[in-house]
Amino acid sequence: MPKFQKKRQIRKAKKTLRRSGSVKRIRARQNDWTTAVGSDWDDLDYESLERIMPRDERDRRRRIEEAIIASPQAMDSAPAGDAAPSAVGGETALVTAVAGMSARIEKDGVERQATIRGLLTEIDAGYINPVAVGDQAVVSEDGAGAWAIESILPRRTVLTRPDPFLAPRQQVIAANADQLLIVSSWHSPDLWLELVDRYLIAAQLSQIEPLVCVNKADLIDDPAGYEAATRVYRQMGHKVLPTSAITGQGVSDLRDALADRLTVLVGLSGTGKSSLMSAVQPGLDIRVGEISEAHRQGRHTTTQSSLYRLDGGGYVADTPGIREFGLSGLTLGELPLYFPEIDELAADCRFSNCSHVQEPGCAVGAAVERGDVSAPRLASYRAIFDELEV
Ligand SMILES: Nc1nc2c(ncn2[C@@H]2O[C@H](COP(=O)(O)OP(=O)(O)OP(=O)(O)O)[C@@H](O)[C@H]2O)c(=O)[nH]1
Ligand SMILES: [Mg+2]
Ligand SMILES: [Zn+2]
Repeated sequence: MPKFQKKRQIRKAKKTLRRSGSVKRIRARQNDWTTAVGSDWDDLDYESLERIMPRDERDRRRRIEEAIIASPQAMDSAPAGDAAPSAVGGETALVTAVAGMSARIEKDGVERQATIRGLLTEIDAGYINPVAVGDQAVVSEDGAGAWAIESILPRRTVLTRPDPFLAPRQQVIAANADQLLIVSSWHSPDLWLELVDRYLIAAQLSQIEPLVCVNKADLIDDPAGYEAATRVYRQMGHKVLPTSAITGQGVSDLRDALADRLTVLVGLSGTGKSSLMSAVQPGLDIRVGEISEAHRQGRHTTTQSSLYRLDGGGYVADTPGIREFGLSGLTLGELPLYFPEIDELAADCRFSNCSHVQEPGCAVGAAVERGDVSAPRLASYRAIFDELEV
């Protein structure tokens, strides 16, 4: 039996076993959506259940979870003696920064410090940090100027990553983000499409609209090469904006795209995130946790994100270091959805279940050779496929 067929058989067998719940997943654990898996829980059954759960159902459960966290009844579990101050009730504020049990909130245009009530626990929230930037918080004031976050309102979107130390438990990077601004650069560093592809999937998984910025457009010496590299994204309906912090190209379009939205900023170190943000708004110097090309694995930082207010309305959130950023909801079966140009050709592959990794007669591999599918896209597909595969 050819080697690849044998490999596929083993893969199939592993999958079957996993479905039956008799094999504890090791690597795939990190790739689970599961957020509420406490180490002491009977997490195996829960995980295997969720793994085969349709995304709609997972989303529905997540919404219910979130609604439960946000419901006033969730406060019933507050320990006696820790009653919420009654001076002001039911007011909401935007959470702009979080550090431990204290947070910065913005209310009526004024920023204040607030403490996070102990009753907002990880168990309730299903995330390591029950309160995140972007949250709309129900706040109270004790009459002497001390503010507290009592609960959080249901979130429209949640952007997460596995906690650096407590994976597979998830950390919320930002709540209620509308947009993911993916900053890449044409040169120095070279356009790294696999990272763009990963961010695009993360955005789609979180139902956040992506905007791909190809910065350092002043260094584009091969316009046809730029067109070819970005065509597939435009075909998929994503917005791609060439920008230059040096010449100002695309900066006003970027400013417009940021107005009145909550945008999370991501991108490789050196691509020009800080330069672009200060071009959009002089004085805006936002930090983003480093992910350097030298260590493509990225570097986890424990730093939490902050929201930066834009003069033109809206906010930009920086991000802590990221590695498996947002891909924790992705399953192998869903991967082709994010590579439509590859999926479309799958029917022409010699093997009906071709993974386009190394099988002979693969129509996708042939399309890459003809130049009909971009080689970096297939490379991204394969890299993510390998990670998801157990
Ligand atoms: N040619 C050119 N250089 C740029 C452009 N934008 C930024 N740079 C340069 O690229 C380098 C990195 O820019 P930064 O804005 O610090 O990049 P960053 O993404 O904030 O990097 P980190 O903070 O390390 O994540 C600086 O030397 C900038 O001057 C651009 O549009 N064109
Ligand atoms: Mg920077
Ligand atoms: Zn194939």
